Amino acid sequence: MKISLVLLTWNELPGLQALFDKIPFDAVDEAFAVDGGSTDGTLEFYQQKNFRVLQQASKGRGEAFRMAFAQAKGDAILFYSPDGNEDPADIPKFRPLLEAGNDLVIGTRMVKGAQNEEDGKLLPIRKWANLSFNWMVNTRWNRSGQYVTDSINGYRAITRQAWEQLSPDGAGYTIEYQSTIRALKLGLKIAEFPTIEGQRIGPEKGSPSIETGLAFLKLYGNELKIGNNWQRRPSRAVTGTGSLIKEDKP
Ligand SMILES: Nc1nc2c(ncn2[C@@H]2O[C@H](COP(=O)(O)OP(=O)(O)OP(=O)(O)O)[C@@H](O)[C@H]2O)c(=O)[nH]1
Ligand SMILES: [Mg+2]
Repeated sequence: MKISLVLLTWNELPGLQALFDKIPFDAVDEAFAVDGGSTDGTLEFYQQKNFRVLQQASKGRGEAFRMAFAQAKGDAILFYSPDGNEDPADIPKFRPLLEAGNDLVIGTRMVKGAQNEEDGKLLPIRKWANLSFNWMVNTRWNRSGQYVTDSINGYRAITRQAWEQLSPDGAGYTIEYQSTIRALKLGLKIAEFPTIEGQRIGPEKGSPSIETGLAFLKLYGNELKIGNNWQRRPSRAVTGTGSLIKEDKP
């Protein structure tokens, strides 16, 4: 199986400087970055490393995922965010799980042997919200008997075949939650392995918690409403086909 590794960045220079050389590129068959419009030297960093980067026409992780699939050559894409939260040493753990026939592989921060950024905090509010989002999807859509413990984590790999079935149109940070929901709806095979979430390296900017939580609730409501009928709905225009791509091949 050919795996494409896609780095997702938007102003992530400090993280990239700390992590790029730790990425085990030999564990994948292709690697490139999708950038959401960095202005902090991230693009120049890629250029210095002679690393291929695609620049998004419009911002958001959802658009980045769609652009990655429009451009990658692999049978699966492994998404990696070099911001300190994700351990690059986990990258080789995805291949055996994909090759075993799983459609979606997620690094989970919520099981024994794993760690969430907020573990040890007195009030781990984001973690509690995440656990609630997990409960909501598992009780409604999971019929596999294997609870999905980290339905929103971005450290994940998806096969191209699954992606085409899921056809996620979610914007921004909802893309992962929507992909997991639709994978459960279709009964696709999901595997998780424990991962240790590190602290963000660059300046704190992450997803605004309240805004993102509300976007998740709205998405959940919509997924309840549409059931399995998304394939018949007109899909949103996919960024990243043809001339929209500003590609920077050093
Ligand atoms: N390509 C692309 N990457 C993005 C975009 N927005 C965020 N990212 C990257 O996605 C990764 C995760 O985003 P964060 O902002 O760290 O979100 P988070 O992990 O929920 O928040 P923190 O807990 O504060 O780290 C980082 O590597 C970002 O640089 C975007 O619009 N396009
Ligand atoms: Mg982060």
